Amino acid sequence: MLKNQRPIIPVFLAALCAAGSALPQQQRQPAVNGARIVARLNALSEFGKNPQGGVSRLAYSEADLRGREYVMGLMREAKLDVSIDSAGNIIGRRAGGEPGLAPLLIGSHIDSVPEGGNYDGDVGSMGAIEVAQTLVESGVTLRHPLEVVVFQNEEGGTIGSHAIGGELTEKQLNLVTNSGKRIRDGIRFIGGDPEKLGGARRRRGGVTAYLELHIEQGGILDSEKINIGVVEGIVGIKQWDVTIEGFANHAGTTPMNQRRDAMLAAARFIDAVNRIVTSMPGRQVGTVGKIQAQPGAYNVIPGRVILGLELRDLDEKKIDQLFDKISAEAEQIARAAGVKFSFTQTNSITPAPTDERLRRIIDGAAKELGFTVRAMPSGAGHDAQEIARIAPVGMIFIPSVDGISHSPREYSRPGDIGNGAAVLLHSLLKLDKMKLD
Ligand code: HGY
Ligand code: MN
Ligand code: MN
Repeated sequence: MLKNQRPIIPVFLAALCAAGSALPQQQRQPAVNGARIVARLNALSEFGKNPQGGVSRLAYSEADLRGREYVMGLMREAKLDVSIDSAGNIIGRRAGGEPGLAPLLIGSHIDSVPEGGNYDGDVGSMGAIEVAQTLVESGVTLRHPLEVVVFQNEEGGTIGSHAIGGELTEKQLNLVTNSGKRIRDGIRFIGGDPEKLGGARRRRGGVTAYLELHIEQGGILDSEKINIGVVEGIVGIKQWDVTIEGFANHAGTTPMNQRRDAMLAAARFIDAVNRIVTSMPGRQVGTVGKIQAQPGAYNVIPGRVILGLELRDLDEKKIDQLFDKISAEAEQIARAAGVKFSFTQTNSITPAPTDERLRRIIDGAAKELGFTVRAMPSGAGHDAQEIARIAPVGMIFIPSVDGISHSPREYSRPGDIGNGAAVLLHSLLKLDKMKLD
């Protein structure tokens, strides 16, 4: 059982009462059912559950497949028309009341990092389905068609949303993901068709707007005790495989001054990344999150090491500057250690500002519901930044307790989850009334 089976906290109830109690019955605003979202998060957490209390629901794994089936069942319960697009994204659609309007999209993802938590992506996915179900149960038809989207493989590089907002390259399709499958094979595994990805792509104007509810994944809202974050912009992310070629040799007979130790060069490189990233003012971050040494034995000097390097910032130029400095320093390390560095870029996600009108809508909806609000950037990547290429996007953050994420200890309180879904619903209702062009 998850920690999140606590009762809904009073702020959520207070906000709902504030929104509904003074109004005559027939004018009451529809209200989301926070307890239902939490129950569904608990049910979803069974797919890929691990002993640490989180999930390893890697994109294209069996657990992912079963989680997706569960999600499609929930969408049907919410009277959505369910389909899987050619990129493997799950789409639940409901017709709008006014002909000729492009759909409003809401959603998130349900795949996780290895040994991840139960809230990243899941809150937004369950929250979006809850909003759709609330609309049906309240007899509300939007002017616009509504699409609830559960994007595939967010954690492996926002792949599903990228296919909607842009084009997946052959190189990306051939990348091997954490589940061991190539993206191309993974898309087939979950019911898409990698040969027909054009069918998933949407043109500018083909989507009216996209709203995503998500956990903050940092500690600002929790430490400042603020209910809702309005996301101003989402960081760009670039990733590289860094291969260091040295020379594998006997660890007992090769003198220390005659080694070409790829691991030693890797250690110096990792330190350099940290030093370079922290040497510039700003909020940029850099991580070496993966390491693989070959051949990998106590008694063999590592001949080859492959590292995973990631750089993030709201300004793409800053990322490129950092990379230039890092690769220049790699050259120096290589010369001193007698090794060779090569960099293969595996992913590049552009930074994306959210739409100012959507930020105002979210801010207004949250305040009307009685919540405290602050604007903030997102240091995590999101499907919203891919959709930002073709449509205005907005993001709603709720607190992550102690700012922990990508960990089994990731946790958001039931009350905050209900609050976030309420803001999603009310933002959507406001958005539906507007003309956005
Ligand atoms: O990696 C990220 O920032 C996101 O959680 N996918
Ligand atoms: Mn994540
Ligand atoms: Mn996420």
